Amino acid sequence: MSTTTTGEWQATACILCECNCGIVVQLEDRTIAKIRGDREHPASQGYTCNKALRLDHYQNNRNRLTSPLRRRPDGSYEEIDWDTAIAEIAEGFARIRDEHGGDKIFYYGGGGQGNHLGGAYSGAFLKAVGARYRSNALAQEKTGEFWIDSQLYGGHTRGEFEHAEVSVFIGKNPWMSQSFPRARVVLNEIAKDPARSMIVIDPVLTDTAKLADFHLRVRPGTDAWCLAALAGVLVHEGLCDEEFLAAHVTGADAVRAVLADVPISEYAQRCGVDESLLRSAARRIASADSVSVFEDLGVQQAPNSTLCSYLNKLLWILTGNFAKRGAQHLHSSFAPLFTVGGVGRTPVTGAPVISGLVPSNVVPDEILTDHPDRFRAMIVESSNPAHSIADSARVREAMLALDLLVVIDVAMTETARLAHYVLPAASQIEKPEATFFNLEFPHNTFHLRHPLLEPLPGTLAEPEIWARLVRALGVVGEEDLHPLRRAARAGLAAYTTAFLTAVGANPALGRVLPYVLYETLGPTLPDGLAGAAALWGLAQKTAMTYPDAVRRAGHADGNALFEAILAGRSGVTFTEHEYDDDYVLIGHDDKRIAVEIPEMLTETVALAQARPALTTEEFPLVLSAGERRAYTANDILRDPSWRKRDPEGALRISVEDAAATGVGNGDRVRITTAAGAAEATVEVSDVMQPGHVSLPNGFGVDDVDADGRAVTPGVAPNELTSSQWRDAYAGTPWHKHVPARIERMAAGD
Ligand SMILES: Nc1nc2c(c(=O)[nH]1)N[C@H]1C(S)=C(S)[C@@H](COP(=O)(O)OP(=O)(O)OC[C@H]3O[C@@H](n4cnc5c(=O)[nH]c(N)nc54)[C@H](O)[C@@H]3O)O[C@H]1N2
Ligand SMILES: Nc1nc2c(c(=O)[nH]1)N[C@H]1C(S)=C(S)[C@@H](COP(=O)(O)OP(=O)(O)OC[C@H]3O[C@@H](n4cnc5c(=O)[nH]c(N)nc54)[C@H](O)[C@@H]3O)O[C@H]1N2
Ligand code: SF4
Ligand SMILES: [Mo]
Repeated sequence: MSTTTTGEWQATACILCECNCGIVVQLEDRTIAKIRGDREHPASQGYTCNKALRLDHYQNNRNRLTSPLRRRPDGSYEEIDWDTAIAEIAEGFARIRDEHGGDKIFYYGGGGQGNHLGGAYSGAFLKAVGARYRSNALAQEKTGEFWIDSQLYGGHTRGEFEHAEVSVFIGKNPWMSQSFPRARVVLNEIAKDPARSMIVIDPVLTDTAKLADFHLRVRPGTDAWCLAALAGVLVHEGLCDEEFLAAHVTGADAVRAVLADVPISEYAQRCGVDESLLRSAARRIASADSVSVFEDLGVQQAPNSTLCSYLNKLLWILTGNFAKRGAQHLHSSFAPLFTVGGVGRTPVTGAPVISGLVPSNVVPDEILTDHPDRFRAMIVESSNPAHSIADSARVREAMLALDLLVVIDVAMTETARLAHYVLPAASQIEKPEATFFNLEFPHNTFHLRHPLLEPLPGTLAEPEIWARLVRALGVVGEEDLHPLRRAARAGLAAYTTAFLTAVGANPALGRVLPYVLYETLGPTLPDGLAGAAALWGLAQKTAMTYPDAVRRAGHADGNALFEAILAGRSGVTFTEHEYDDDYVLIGHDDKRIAVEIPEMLTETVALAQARPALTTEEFPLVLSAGERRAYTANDILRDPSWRKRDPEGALRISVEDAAATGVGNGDRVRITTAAGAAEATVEVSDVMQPGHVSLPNGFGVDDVDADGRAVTPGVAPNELTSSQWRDAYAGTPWHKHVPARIERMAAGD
């Protein structure tokens, strides 16, 4: 590991969105002095967007934590040493387990956009204290989609946009938000090629919509009618792929029967899209050799979100766009980020637990009650729920009501300020790191990043933090670990045998598996990679789950894959699939897509009933709270000077609404919702339609400027949102559809 190498390009990755583009950097002491795309990275191939170049604002940030902190009774924090922190925290959780049961300990987070390796170790401690419930940001965006996916095919699909003849983006602006490899390059290629088409469903004329061949500019919140009409056209005009449906799909008749009754013109009017444009878009989907579809927050965080997930998947299923080049795929995964399976319930409110995740929206209600099963303690790792969950005021109240709150972060966040203990993590270039956003097909990649710097003094990498916490509980004895330590020194083959023997003889070891790997295999790994030990187990599992695809990618078995991952600096391809593998990856026994979901068909029929708008006379506008822009990156960068423009995170408003409110560019307005109020700076923009305003995400985070003054530019979006506005099936919030009003602020207001 090098600490002060100037001039040498070293491989790592950008951590600002789930693409995790490979980058190479030059360090000057502890500063990231130069950054460019890594051409050796198998997925990003040298690509980055504008944000990657600003990463030093993450690494060198005035808000970096450098010591464990303990809250004093008066609310201030004192620095304590690691031994004290670990002992007190382990004892605190053990006490809650003993007095109230481990299921009262709740875990939130486990990784942001760039770091899932630390969270992979959390399970050992959580199992050791008997915790059962967990959640993270996916439970405020993707759980509705997961629920639909698990019923349709028991997996998770992705489009292959690079090769798709027709790409469809629904409530998704990939020019800004990226989310698939080399997004802007691919979008430009599609736009330039007359043989390919792009369909965008978005109320805003986004940069992606500007490149589209078909922009279905829906009224906010009306996607369900638009999507039902698109699917309806496929049925009305006989455009379904009957051969595909007969061979690979069950339940198509029930779906066709419902869609046959969809009144196309009426629904086109309901969503505000010209009927002939809508019909041509449906015909374009049907005539294409390949179609890929991406739905994201514009529908996932808006009314009818689970229904929209269902309807949009019908578009590609009914037209047979599966298991072929450029179409939709069930990909492999190196470490699943979520589980596929049945729906559980939360202990207090009985909310649906989908993919093992408690809806973010119900977290306060699971705490702020005297119900005996309430959550009493919480560990937050690499997430900032006090800022990112709806209704921040209530989240703060809930967190302060906990018996014990521990936050593991690199920075002093809004959530950390509420904690009893704050543990400082090493940054993502000071430790081995990786993400489990490995979602591509046919080539899927995994990138283990090597540490480029020693941890900032006072900080520890998460694998070490979790290991110390497990050690403090004393659940595994040295006599169990010793044979594994010895075998690890003899090499991976010996380790494999010893491991199987040890876990076979003592199943308790299996429960704290990542800990065992870290303690025994970790010390033998080269280049400061002890924290990569858990990947050994994941590599074995991957090789067993997809043996042929792993071999095609050049790895003979799990150990070979693990070694390739350790050796590669720019990431490795871990599976290479053939298109027919998609059918094998279907989770259902009959290997068919089960398209009939009774609740969703009932919901589709119910679209015919009139529904009152959510806006009212008091709150006549729809606010989208949390738009992705050129200079937003969740809450990862806290120093406002990382932004080259839009420093205030302007409220975008249509020309018509600006005129009606009497405001122009740069004016200040008060924006009020049923949940709260804030002040914002206006940007009048012809990309917005009347009645729709938008605020960016990632603003309103506290920072301390060079003079030690607190500064908080922009609006914290969740001061304005409510956890009550949520999807009936998944509990996901309607952040993109918040009824609001704006008022001009007089000078001096
Ligand atoms: N620059 C940047 N990129 C990011 C992130 C970031 O913070 N900054 N965050 C990453 C993360 S965590 C995620 S989840 C993704 C999210 O990526 P996206 O979902 O693409 O991001 P958003 O801008 O929140 O919402 C997408 C679109 O929804 C539209 N929309 C609003 N209301 C409606 C509606 O009623 N119907 C429809 N159809 N559309 C509507 C908005 O106009 C917007 O263009 O981005 C990732 N990439
Ligand atoms: N109103 C509104 N709310 C939203 C959204 C919206 O569009 N509108 N979007 C939602 C979505 S899609 C998402 S994904 C969430 C995101 O919200 P969160 O889940 O809160 O995640 P991030 O904002 O990415 O915060 C990541 C945290 O990890 C910390 N961190 C960075 N590196 C490390 C590390 O190496 N170790 C540790 N331990 N910590 C580290 C950062 O300092 C930061 O505090 O927000 C959601 N909230
Ligand atoms: S923000 Fe996302 S797309 Fe942009 S460079 Fe970073 S990882 Fe790549
Ligand atoms: Mo997200």
